[in-house]
Amino acid sequence: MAQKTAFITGATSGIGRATARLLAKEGYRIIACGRRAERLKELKEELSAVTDITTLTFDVRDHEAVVAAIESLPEEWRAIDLLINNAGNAHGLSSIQEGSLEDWEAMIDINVKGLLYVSRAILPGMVQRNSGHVINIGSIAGREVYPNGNVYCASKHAVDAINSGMRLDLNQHNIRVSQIAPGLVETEFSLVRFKGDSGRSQKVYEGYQALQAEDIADLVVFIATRPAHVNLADVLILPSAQASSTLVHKNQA
Ligand code: NDP
Ligand code: 8X3
Repeated sequence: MAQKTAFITGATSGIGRATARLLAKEGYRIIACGRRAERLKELKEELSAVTDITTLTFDVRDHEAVVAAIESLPEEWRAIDLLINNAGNAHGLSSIQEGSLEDWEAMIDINVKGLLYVSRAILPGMVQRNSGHVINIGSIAGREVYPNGNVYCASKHAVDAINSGMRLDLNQHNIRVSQIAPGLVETEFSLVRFKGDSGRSQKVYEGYQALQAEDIADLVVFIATRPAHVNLADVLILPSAQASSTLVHKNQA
């Protein structure tokens, strides 16, 4: 079977980086993306021993940069089989009346518009080849709204709607569209949400076993490697200790 090419946004950390590592192990060629060039360089050095890898450094918020980066791919990297729309973060955790406009704009621009910019640049090629698979990383926050999560939850509800819309529009083009909606995953997510406050971010994962980035990567690989007639369209994945956005069974210390 021909080697497949995966394009992964947010590959410098957490879920995206674990996914790049696992897909590489599975024999995929990797296009790893993110803003932190040094981390992409390290990942390239690490995975070069395993597979072909190329990297693209751009901010998903910058439409021109997204298009320029994707157009800069050499011919042999242009046939993208698998797009993992993963780049995203929460910025802040505040009531709606106190939230920061800057945080709101970051979440809408990255989690929603960035995902759209990347998809818009890659999907025409999949349509032309009548083949492809998109895996969108949504969240439990795209199914439930929790206190102070307002705009992050809205951004992930938007991802949920875009995921469904993509599946409808791409149906006739033989392109599978899948969403993974994780609960709590121990990555740099909370460090970003709490603006580098490591004490506060560590607390999010204390007293229970959170999901690890590798658990989500496992699921990505499982979804991507199902036979062509099978689409795992939408998967909610939670730590066993988590029942909902607001109910996590923690050990009483
Ligand atoms: P991390 O903070 O560890 O990783 C986020 C990734 O997104 C980084 O690689 C970062 O790269 C990239 N990214 C962020 N902003 C931008 C930007 N403006 N342009 C390009 N890339 C960007 O968090 P996770 O791995 O946990 O998050 C990955 C996805 O999973 C997100 O969409 C998140 O919403 C979702 N998710 C996470 C959960 C969790 O509990 N951790 C649960 C449910 C969903 P760089 O900074 O180098 O640009
Ligand atoms: C991340 C899950 O519940 O921490 O999307 O916001 S949550």
